[in-house]
Amino acid sequence: MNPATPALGPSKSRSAPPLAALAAVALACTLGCGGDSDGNAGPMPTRTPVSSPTPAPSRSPDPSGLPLSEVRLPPGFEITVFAHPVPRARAMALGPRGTLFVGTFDQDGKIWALRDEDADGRAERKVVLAQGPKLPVGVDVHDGDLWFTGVTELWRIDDVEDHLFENAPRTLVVDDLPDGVTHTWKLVRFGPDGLAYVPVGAPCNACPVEDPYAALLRMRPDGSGREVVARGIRNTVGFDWSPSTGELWLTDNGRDLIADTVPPDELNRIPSGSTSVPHFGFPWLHGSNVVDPDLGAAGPGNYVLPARELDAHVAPLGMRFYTGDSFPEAYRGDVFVAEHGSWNRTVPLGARVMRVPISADGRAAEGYEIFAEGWQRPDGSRWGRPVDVLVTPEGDLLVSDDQAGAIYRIRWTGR
Ligand SMILES: [Ca+2]
Ligand SMILES: [Ca+2]
Repeated sequence: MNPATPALGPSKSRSAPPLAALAAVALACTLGCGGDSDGNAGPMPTRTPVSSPTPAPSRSPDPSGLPLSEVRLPPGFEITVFAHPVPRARAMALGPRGTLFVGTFDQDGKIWALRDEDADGRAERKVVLAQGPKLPVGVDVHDGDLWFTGVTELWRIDDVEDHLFENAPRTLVVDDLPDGVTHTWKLVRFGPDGLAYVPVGAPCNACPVEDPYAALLRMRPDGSGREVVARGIRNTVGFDWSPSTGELWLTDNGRDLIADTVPPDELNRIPSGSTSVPHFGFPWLHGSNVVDPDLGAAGPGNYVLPARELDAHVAPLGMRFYTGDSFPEAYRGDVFVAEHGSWNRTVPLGARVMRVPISADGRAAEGYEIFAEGWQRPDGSRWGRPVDVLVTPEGDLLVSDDQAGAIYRIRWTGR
């Protein structure tokens, strides 16, 4: 096929891909950390919150066997399976020639390359490009090179779309990222400034921390010039730059073990023109006004409050601005957030994709509404958990799911 043609789906000639992605995602506790709002551990409650969007029209069963008909979307949208199985699929990134790269949450993790070569909407070409790094959840494509993470490393596969085969040659670029007890996995994404952004989670549920923990770092592509660009974030997984203002927005997973509905998870924004490194409150202030019950108000103060408080314990992981042009006009510039779902809540919440409408000037979050749900059933059990979102050059929204091991595509059909 024409190497310039995006391979994700039936080709619709559109111009250049939006920001070949980053991807950001991770979850919070699993490996021995006793549970976290975005972790897999913990008891499964038995009730479910009331939901909203319109029931999906009946569809024939998907060849994957996944119960896609249970996913509810606003009228006019359709969800299909782009790839399955992709076990423990986490962050996604798109190459300039249309290859989708996927990181995984696994001790002996795989980095997948997925291509839909025959434009039927499903990836039939699946290659494990790399295997071995612990918890390689993060991926991004920068200047045609694939970057992926380990717990303490950044790896690079040069000219990755010329090397779509098993055990592609890779280079260890950084090997000294901070390890920790909890939130150890890393994400990587390149900003408009050409620097690599890597969040480092808090090494605890809630505790006083020092740099570089509970912070967002950035560095040059050779790993040098490392600096902190945001503090007071417990576990940031998703981040993206506003297409209208260039400001960096980021999710944050709030602490556990206060109460079912406290504290809120967060969508944050780094205001342009900040003259000092913004501090988003963790561990002293959660959301806009929850002083930590264990630590009190002993922190430095002058916190940047959330652009939008999200529901408590929903585990917001990946987030992206909608930069496509195939969804209705009202969606353009809005934020999609993948909520992985909680454990630390009597009534489970999450396992859905939310839409956060953004103001015309690009600086304010004006709402918080369900876009896609149904991975969680009325009895509280889940057959899938959204992790990351990505906007394709065609304007579709891809969603990764580490429980069902799937990549979905949501399209506007108008029907
Ligand atoms: Ca195909
Ligand atoms: Ca905060």
